[in-house]
Amino acid sequence: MRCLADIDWTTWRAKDLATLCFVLRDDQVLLIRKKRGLGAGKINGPGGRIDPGETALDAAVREVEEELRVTPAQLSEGGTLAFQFVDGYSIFVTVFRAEALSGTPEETAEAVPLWTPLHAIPYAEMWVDDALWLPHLIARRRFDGRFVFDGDAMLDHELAVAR
Ligand code: 8OG
Repeated sequence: MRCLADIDWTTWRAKDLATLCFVLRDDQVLLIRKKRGLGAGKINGPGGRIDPGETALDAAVREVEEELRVTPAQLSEGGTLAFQFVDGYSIFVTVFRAEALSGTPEETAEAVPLWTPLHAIPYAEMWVDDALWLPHLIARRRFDGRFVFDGDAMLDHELAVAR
């Protein structure tokens, strides 16, 4: 399996369900340098896997609390991302934006907080697909993407963006 057409998307189910949450405030976005887990070393939004019995929204709030010791508020769903890796792993990510935050982000064992100007997002240090959809999240356009990855390399993708 190397491309989207090799996958039957009508029956595809991800092995893991996860979230990302991008807090936007004053023309800045709250990113993290991820210290462990999938994508360790990369810059990303806070997020992680959804626990059994949790909604995606609950998990998004919990992950920001665990990774940065702050509570995001006014969350809305920005889009979804379906990732199939050639080694068989798969993950489905619901991406949220948050308009507010209480507390001051702190470094934890999982993440270093990085308030980043919207014009200086470090895409070269992020997952390669992020440059395709994060601009739509920031511009409040709904997106739904599918991706095939081999490790860090994106082999194929499609992205539907609402107008
Ligand atoms: O539990 P853990 O932190 O390892 O979960 C993986 C996190 O990484 C989860 O928040 C989803 C996120 N993630 C991927 N792939 C990609 C990607 O291509 N781009 C971004 N921005 N995040 C990703 O699993």
